[in-house]
Amino acid sequence: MELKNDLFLRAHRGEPIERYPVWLMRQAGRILPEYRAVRSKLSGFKELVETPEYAAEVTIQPVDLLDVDAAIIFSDILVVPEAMGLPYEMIEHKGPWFEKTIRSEEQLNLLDQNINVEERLAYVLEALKITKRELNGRVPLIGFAGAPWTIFCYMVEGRGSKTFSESRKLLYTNPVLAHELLSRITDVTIQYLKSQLVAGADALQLFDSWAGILGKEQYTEFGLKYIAKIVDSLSEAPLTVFSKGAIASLQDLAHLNCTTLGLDWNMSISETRQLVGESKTLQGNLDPCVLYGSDVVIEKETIKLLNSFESRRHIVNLGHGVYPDIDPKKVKVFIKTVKNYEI
Ligand code: 1CP
Repeated sequence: MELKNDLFLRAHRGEPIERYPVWLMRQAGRILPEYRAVRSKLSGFKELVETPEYAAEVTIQPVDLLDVDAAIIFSDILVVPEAMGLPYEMIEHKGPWFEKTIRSEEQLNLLDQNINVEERLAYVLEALKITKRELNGRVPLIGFAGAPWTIFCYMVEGRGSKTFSESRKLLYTNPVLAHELLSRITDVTIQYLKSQLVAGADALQLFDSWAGILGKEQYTEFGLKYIAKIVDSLSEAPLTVFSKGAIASLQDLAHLNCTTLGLDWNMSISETRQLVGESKTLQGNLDPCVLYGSDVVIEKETIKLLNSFESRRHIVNLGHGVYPDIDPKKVKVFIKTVKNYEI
């Protein structure tokens, strides 16, 4: 299927573009009343993720309603630990919760080994196939997974946390166990992302949401090492590594074998450009809180961001996911400003 709008993919590869492509992390979700309407018909978040027809429907909503240049498959990074034998629940207003956690060899040994990823995550692959068909070539489709370190955090902690201190504790008390778990997550993630490409994903993103809680040396050993293994196995695909908060590691991120780096709003576009030269596309990085501002503020801050680009290798996005109480009208102001900007 020929894509009608392939700006996003051209920007990934550093090919000529006539304007900057734009999409938002977490665009498929709670900001849209149309999403909440679908969600309210179901028992909860998991049913939505696990029912391919519904997942496809909410994936396409932001393409119809917000006019973004890419769709991201509606799923969650936590489907991977579940496929490995650690089921999760999504508790309303609280977030994810795992009954079992991995903090010892005995617990690690309870995980399922040699799993058939395509079988266990068939519902995501089916959602990708349906979405791809229903998008009918309008915009590219993004597949994703959590980076091993972030998935490790949830498997050890069993829930969200501000410090993930149980996870960081394990790096000191049992680094061998930590590496074993990270390796297993890495192997499953490589298979999973490869199957997403086969099912119809045009590009991939790795979310390392908790990268910033590790020091530089530890991120090299427990984070980047595994990300490098993943991107080396997928070097054919347009792929974004989004290591939130990993400012001290930007130089190392610049050496990864991926097309694109995602930046959060604390990272400087121009300093990162100096590090990467023209070898990478940069994605980001408007502060999500700008979207609480007036239309004038949103336009001004967005243009300031666009003016800071010294290269055409850019994909415009927020510096993290859009907050759930943002008015979709404000998102439209952001998107329109990017689309009207002449490069
Ligand atoms: O009630 C609801 O609808 C639940 C809210 C929700 C949504 C809409 C969760 C629970 N996950 C999602 C979807 C989701 N998650 C997407 C969909 C596609 C899109 O971007 O539009 C994506 C890409 C994710 C990825 C994800 N899940 C990340 C990485 C990105 C990030 O924001 O840093 C993380 C850390 C998660 C875990 C997760 N899932 C949900 C919550 C509340 C959390 C965070 C919990 C915590 O604070 O630790």
